[in-house]
Amino acid sequence: MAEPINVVVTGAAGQIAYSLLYQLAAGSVFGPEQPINLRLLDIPPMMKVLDGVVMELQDLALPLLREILPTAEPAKAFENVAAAFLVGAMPRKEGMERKDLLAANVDIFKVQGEALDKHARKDVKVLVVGNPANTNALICSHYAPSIPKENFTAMTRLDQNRAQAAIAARIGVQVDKVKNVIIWGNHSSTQYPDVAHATVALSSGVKPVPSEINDDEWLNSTFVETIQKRGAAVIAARKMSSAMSAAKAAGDHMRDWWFGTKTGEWVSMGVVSDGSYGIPKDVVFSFPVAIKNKQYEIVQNLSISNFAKSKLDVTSKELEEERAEANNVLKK
Ligand code: NAX
Repeated sequence: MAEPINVVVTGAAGQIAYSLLYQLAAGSVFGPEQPINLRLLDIPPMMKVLDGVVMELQDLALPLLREILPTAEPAKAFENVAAAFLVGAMPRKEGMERKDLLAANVDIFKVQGEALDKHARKDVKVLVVGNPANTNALICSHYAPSIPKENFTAMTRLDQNRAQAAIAARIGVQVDKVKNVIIWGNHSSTQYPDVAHATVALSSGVKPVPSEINDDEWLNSTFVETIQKRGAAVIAARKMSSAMSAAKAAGDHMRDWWFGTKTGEWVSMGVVSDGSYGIPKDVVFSFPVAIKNKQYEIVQNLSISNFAKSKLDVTSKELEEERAEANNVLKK
């Protein structure tokens, strides 16, 4: 059996981590042959809660889970980590403006970027879940200059999973019959869920999703808005934000990064833009990516309609604004 790898989860006492940690310990992300040492980072007031999480992890009695280290010190949490789930972030409080939220998170992701730079493995794979996830990933990467930019990603997999499930329900097929749904842009209400290149496997063969649904009005408005606002709908019903589905999506994202995607299939990830599809460079933008040997590549040459282009413009403009606000905070 392989040597254990160190995996850090931040916000480890929170609700997403509570579902994520089981998946990690059970081997459903890094595989059944890969033992792990868990590094659990949270803030000092949460250490007692974290002790309870540690007890539960011990009581899982899972053989792949070796050491468990609960800590409030980034230097310890990031020591020699091969994978990082950055879940912890400052939540928006009543009366807080977006600017204030961004400012609080810039500070957190600066500290964690510096800790990754100093203490993590240089090939560490970083997944930022905490919001605003795309811009947090950008800040984190900026403060970890010794780690390649490609190693920092933001999660839009939950949006992808939501979109895939909504399309499967509309057509009336199992969710795994639907492939290559894309989430473009920011993990926010400006994201663009796009099925122009998606396919569905039916008993009559593999068909394009748009012609199978054959209702542009539904696809361009109802579907797009439902996915954009799905997080808010969960909060309205549950009085808490998505946690089980967010944790599952974080596992999906990292597993695909670790083990790769199947030929001809792609997944969506927020990655540092290289200018593909005319998106400004140096924002973390969700693109379709194909993954091999733990390296992703942005899927190229997909046709983009004028409608899609207008949606991509809106979400990239929002990301440029977030980047400008973050830079303002950092200059102060
Ligand atoms: P919780 O409030 O349950 O947990 C967050 C945890 O982070 C808390 O235990 C808190 O003490 C900790 N924390 C705060 N600052 C920290 C720091 N500097 N270092 C380490 N830990 C710190 O939130 P939860 O529901 O788990 O959500 C976590 C984050 O995920 C939020 O920012 C949320 O907005 C974001 N989400 C992102 C999603 C995505 O698709 N990218 C979807 C789900 C979720 O909304």
